[in-house]
Amino acid sequence: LNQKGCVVWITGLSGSGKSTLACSLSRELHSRGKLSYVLDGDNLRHGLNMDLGFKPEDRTENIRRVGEVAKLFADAGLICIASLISPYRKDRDACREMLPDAKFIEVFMNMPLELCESRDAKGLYKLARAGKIKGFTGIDDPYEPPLNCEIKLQQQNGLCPTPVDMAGQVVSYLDDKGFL
Ligand code: GGZ
Repeated sequence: LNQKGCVVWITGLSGSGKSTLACSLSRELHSRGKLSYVLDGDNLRHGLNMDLGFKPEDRTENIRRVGEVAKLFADAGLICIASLISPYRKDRDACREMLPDAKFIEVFMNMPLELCESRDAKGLYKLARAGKIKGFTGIDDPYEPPLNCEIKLQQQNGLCPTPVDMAGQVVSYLDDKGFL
């Protein structure tokens, strides 16, 4: 395997496009013959993290576990793509600490809450607004944006880049840094 492992950590609000980007990125890497693996917060909550909810300490434990697993994949030489809201800066920074040598690449989905809320694929924002879900990120639980992320993805002239465009930006970065 001629590949240096790393972790691409995608953070952002629910509905910001994290999972879609993760999928698009994984496909693009596959087409270039690069091994990757996606760790998606929402999926892992059905298995590895099924004992965890959304209290701050549960989110912290969720991020810690996924960070540890992501490190294992990176150590095995894969490009591990983690997509979790990971709303607290200290939790993301703790994962970064686990991966020295710039192998932790933080990708911030910097999308406005209004956009994420307007998508509302699962109707969770509506429930949160109605007070039927308590502690929903962006509504009544904080999201702390990264201060020094490697890649920031956002709208341009009021338009969101396509998942393929965004994956392309991440691939260019990985290429520049010698991960491909
Ligand atoms: C945020 C919640 C909540 C609360 C359920 N707050 O967009 P989704 O629906 O499909 O994915 C979200 C998922 C968040 O899981 P993560 O593991 O990424 O969160 S964290 O990093 O904060 O631990 C969302 C759904 O779970 N969901 N309740 N209260 N998102």
